[in-house]
Amino acid sequence: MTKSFLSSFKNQSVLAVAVLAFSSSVYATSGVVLQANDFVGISFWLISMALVASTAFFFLERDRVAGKWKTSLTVSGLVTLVAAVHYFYMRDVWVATGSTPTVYRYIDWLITVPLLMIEFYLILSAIAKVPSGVFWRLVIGTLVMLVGGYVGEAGYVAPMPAFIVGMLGWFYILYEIFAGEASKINANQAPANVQSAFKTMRLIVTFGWAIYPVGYYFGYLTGADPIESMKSLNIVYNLADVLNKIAFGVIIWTVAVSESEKAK
Ligand SMILES: *C/C=C(C)/C=C/C=C(C)/C=C/C1=C(C)CCCC1(C)C
Repeated sequence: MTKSFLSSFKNQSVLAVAVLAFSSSVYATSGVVLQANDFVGISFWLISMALVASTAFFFLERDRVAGKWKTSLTVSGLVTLVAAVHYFYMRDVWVATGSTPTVYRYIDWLITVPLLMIEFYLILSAIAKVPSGVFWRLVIGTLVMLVGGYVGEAGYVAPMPAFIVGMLGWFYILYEIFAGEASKINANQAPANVQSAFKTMRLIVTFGWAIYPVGYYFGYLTGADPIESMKSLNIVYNLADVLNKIAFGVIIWTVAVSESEKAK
């Protein structure tokens, strides 16, 4: 009886997501409620819910794809899961204090950006043998980018030099995926639709990720009113996350489903 009850949860991720949704109500205890004119706060709420729904979607859709694509969907779900939990905290900080939740934001990025880099690696690994050096170089670029951004936003270093260091890390990642080993493996060995997925992901890392330094610019480098700057920063980062976490996962899902149907 117990056994059949448990196995009726074909996918335990359903449970995980239910727990997550429940725990979100626990976090929302700041005592201050969301105001109808707090559009930044509203964006935090909308996106935290979209992230929960995406997590459920990616985990459940694992059942539909061929074995070698399952890990990619798992990683997409982990990205949105980790981000969802951070958004619960970030929206509370914003709603309760009206200030930028820098620490939570960067802890989230520190986990989710390397996971996104792993996605690149997995997409290529599904069809070719990829040296692990590719992966480590992408991780190093990521760390330089994020440490630069963090010391600038947290006030340890002046915003401009920190920004430049962060930009160098990002340029290094772009170099690796456009001209380095990862791009060569893709061009020489990948089948057509993986190549097109790789190219789309590359566009995301170029244009989707470019939204973050734009947010930083509006947040710290324009000399505008500090409260307005803080609002722009958070709105821009939040919108960027929709594209780079949810849409990115959906692209991978699309390729995984079409490749799996073909193999049948
Ligand atoms: C899910 C979160 C993602 C994909 C976050 C990405 C963050 C960036 C691409 C941040 C980039 C930055 C620079 C390129 C310059 C320095 C400031 C940063 C950290 C905002």
